[in-house]
Amino acid sequence: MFRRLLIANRGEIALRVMRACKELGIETVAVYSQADRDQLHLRFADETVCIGPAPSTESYLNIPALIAAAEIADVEAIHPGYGFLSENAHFVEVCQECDITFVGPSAETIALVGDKVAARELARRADVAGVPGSDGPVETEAEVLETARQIGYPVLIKAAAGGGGRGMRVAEDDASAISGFHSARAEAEAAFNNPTVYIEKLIQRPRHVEIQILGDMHGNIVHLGERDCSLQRRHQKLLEESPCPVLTEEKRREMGAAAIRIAREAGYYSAGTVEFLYDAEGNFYFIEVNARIQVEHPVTEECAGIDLIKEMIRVAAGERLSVTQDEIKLSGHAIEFRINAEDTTRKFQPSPGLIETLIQPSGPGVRWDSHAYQGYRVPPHYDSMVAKLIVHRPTRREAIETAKRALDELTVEGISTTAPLFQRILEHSDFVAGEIDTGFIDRFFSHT
Ligand code: MV4
Repeated sequence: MFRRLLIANRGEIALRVMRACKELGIETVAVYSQADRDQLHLRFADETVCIGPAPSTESYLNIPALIAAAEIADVEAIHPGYGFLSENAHFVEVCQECDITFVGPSAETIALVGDKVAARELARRADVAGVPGSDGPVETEAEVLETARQIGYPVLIKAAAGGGGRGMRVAEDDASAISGFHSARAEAEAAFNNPTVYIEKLIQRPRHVEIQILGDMHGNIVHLGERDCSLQRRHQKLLEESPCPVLTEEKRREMGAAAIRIAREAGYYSAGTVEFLYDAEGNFYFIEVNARIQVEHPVTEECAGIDLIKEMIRVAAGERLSVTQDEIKLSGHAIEFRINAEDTTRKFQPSPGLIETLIQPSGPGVRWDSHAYQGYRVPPHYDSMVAKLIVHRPTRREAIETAKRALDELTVEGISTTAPLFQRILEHSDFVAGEIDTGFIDRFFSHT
């Protein structure tokens, strides 16, 4: 096992990784930007290193600064958390050249699944259905029209280097397909330095259902069930739950097996997620692989009773997975609420600033993953998430009641948060019935 590990992240995930390291007996090195001197996890680190000014391009994304910190602090491994450099194949290669173990998949796997056109081909080789669409990229107007007419409108034009909804265009007819093709290409070129786009049939009102996988370097791959992440706003997830309220045991097995085939085809090790769209008829379609630990991993940890961060670290050290598929027993229902410093009455405008009062929920069935404390100032430079409230109960109904109770206990003064919105969602009859899809939040706000 590693003696010493650097955490190349901030906020709650830096603290979460540090907690796993402590329990594994690994020394920790925390890095921070000049805006993050008061990060909670710095107080628990064996060593701390300032890596640059507030902008993340100069700190948490600054590869030379991170490698220098790793060399000076003499670490054996780097855990990237999520976001920042977590899916940067070049960073993984640099770590490798410096003899530092990157806690995550190989550079090859990250590069492969980061190309969504290549990932679609990978899924097909793994005998998993993607959304009906183009074979590979579409390069000309003629190809766009031919593909769109063949699969039938409406279609979605997506960037090969995109993911998470960036650079997508809906087209209802030939004219919007042509204009969408050009604007998607321009946006993809500007955002990712890669204009490649592809086309899929638009799945109307899908659920977003993703399968958690874990693999090791010895060819073992397991899945840990699904998360329903349908409640999103502008591709930002608000709430995630496991299990998906409508998935049958048979579908879960089918989707789990499909995710494992995709992971095997990608040479996947470490923790990862295979995303699917799930339509009203119960069909599922592969869309993307996320080659990182995700924000919403705790709902899976609660239902599976497995520490995903520890598994990632052990796997990176060359160890075998601690469990086989047969040993994984999912139980109960977990829901995660992202407590963001945002004003939901002002279009989710960021609300950074001083947390004057913080009383955090606890008690049976409640987990609180957060770096926030009373007197902490949420900086304006980064993601607005300040906490994740996770509840785990035997049934969904009980999880909802525990969540209401926990959100009632939560008291935050000084900044606005998304917590009051969740109280209203938990009262909504469609949510209570499990009738959610990716359009829920937009409909919710169009009625208020
Ligand atoms: C889709 C789709 C409908 N049809 N693809 C958005 C994020 C990215 N991961 C994929 N996304 C979508 N892809 C087809 N062919 C609808 C979405 C989508 C969405 C997906 C999951 C959760 C929320 C969403 C909100 C809007 C659109």
